[in-house]
Amino acid sequence: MSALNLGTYAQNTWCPGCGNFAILSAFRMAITELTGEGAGVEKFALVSGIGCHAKIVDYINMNSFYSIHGRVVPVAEAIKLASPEIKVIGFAGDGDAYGEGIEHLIFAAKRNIDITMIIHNNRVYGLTTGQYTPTSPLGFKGRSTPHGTKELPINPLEVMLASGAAFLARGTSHGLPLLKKIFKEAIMHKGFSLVDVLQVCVTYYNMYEYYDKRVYELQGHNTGDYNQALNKAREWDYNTDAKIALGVFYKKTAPTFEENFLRTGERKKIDRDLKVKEFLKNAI
Ligand SMILES: Cc1ncc(C[n+]2csc(CCOP(=O)(O)OP(=O)(O)O)c2C)c(N)n1
Ligand code: SF4
Ligand SMILES: [Mg+2]
Repeated sequence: MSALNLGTYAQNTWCPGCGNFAILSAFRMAITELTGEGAGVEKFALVSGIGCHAKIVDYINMNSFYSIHGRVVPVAEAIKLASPEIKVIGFAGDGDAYGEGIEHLIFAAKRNIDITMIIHNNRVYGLTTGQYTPTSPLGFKGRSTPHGTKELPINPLEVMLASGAAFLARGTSHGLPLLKKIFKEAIMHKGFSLVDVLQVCVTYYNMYEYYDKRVYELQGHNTGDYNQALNKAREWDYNTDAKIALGVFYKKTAPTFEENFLRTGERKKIDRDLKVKEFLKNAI
């Protein structure tokens, strides 16, 4: 199976030049490579929210669930708990993940459930035509803020690090080989992983030039060092003209939620079986 075979017949309605195309291509390539040309593709499940980003599941020929705005994480968690052998990947927008769904994201990182979240961070509500989001810069002029926002953006990498995320990375929609590499690593990492993709929305917030001037790939960075990761995450605060690091910021190995959950479940089952045996012994 080639990356092309993961395509569907759904009509693509993204604007020409939208950064979502790069995410789609990088993801299809990552899955093709991870599955050894497509074998075992049924071992993956995709979940998306509502927004321009969410249409991605219509364009990938894999098992998927088109959920609702802000609720990608709970749906992904439910699939993982019901079928721990499945690799679950969630696609969410910045409005979806860092706005309405932020509490789910924080708790998923905290409990270290083994899902991968890919955030199409275009720093605007694309589908609803250009309102500001938690990552829009101070002064952002959009449909709901014609005179500019009056609040500072959040730094999602910092929030995720503080919440206990086991794997954290950043890519852009203008760097396909790096994005593919990061996706593969995030998907294969055991535990909660998040890739923040600076995805350009050409229609409502065209940042190609801004990003192209500032991005650089992390070199010699110790991904096991929390403080180094935090410093790198703080280097660019989504509002200034600082350089923007790309690559894997942080990764750690820790027991996952489903491992702990299943252990408890198994214990309950053993307890129940013992009780049944005892009941039968007494009954005879
Ligand atoms: C529960 C719920 N809240 C709000 C909406 C309205 N809504 C739909 S898409 C959207 C914003 C999408 O922005 P984002 O998540 O950044 O995705 P993008 O379109 O930029 O990819 C909103 C607020 C909705 N459909 N459902
Ligand atoms: S509105 Fe923006 S995010 Fe949505 S498809 Fe168009 S360019 Fe992409
Ligand atoms: Mg958005």
